[in-house]
Amino acid sequence: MTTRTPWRRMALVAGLALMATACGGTTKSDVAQQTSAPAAAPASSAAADPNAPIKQGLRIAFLPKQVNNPYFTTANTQGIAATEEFGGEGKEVGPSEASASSQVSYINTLIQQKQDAIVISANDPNAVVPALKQARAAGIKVVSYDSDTAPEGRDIFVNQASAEDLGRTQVQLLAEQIGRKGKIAILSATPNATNQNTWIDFMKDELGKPEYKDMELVKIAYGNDDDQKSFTETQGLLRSYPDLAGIISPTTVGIAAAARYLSDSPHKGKVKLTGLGTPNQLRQFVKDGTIEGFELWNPGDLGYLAGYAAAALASGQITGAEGEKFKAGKLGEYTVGADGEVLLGKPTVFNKDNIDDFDF
Ligand code: RAM
Repeated sequence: MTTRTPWRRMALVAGLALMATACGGTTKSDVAQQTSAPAAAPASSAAADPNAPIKQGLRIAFLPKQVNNPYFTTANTQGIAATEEFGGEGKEVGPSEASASSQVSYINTLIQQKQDAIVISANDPNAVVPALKQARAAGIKVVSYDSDTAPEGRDIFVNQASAEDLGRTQVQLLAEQIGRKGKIAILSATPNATNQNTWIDFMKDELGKPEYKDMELVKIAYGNDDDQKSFTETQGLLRSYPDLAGIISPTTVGIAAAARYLSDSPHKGKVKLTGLGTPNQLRQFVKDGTIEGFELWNPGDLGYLAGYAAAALASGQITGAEGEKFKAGKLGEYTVGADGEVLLGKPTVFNKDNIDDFDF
């Protein structure tokens, strides 16, 4: 990458803007890292009993970044299906916007309802922590999934895939598509999102390698996981950088909006687009030549695994300590890793050859 200095300048400007607008949210500099978090707070003094049966009638609430996002609808539908399998009661609640503190009032309500577990994808690693600490003090188990909280906010984190792999492979996919040359931009979700910020850090690290010396990251734009804003941000990127070679959008909302913009513009097929998307939202854009390839894990499996993890915690099978094992229905056995992290598995790369094999 040839532009270390412009990137630093950009980071500074973005940081200042964030400080002005974060409204209680977490600025980039203190965002918890999705893979390098310090050890989780001790989950419980009770010892884990791997043979304890799953308690009947567990009430588990899924709290996504936002409710009107097909990615979370798929994840939470499967999470709720998991609760039905083990005789529990699942539900989805959450804000319509993915802003930093939008989840706090939902957590407070779930505490009042005495839910057994909360499964949360954090819009901000820290803004939700005081409320989640109260939930934990009230005996409610907390599982973060998709986007982690600071470690003291949760018992375990169900991670969709290695954050490092996701960050690096998105750069690799785009590099291949643009012949390792040209200006590139990132269209992210919200500026506070733990998951996107962690992936972006790995993207920057990957771009620092000599093989990407002819690629220049010119801008990180934020579509806030809002379809219209993501669309407008894409338009803005192309206006500011008419010679842009490619865009990485590590958000299902962002990549779908960017694809819609590009597919209807003279840039279609010329400005390359990759990132993280759902096959159902992007199928038409792969078929019409707007997108060559992108990746994602199975969001349904992520929700299902998080549901079983919540049940394992609430039943005393695990406490969140490294090395503990639990069974996740049809997905089989999982082990809690370092820092209370459970890893779903490897993502899939989708292109015209395999996209019709997937329905989510
Ligand atoms: C959006 C959300 C979610 C992220 C996916 C890839 O739906 O930002 O957190 O994991 O994209």
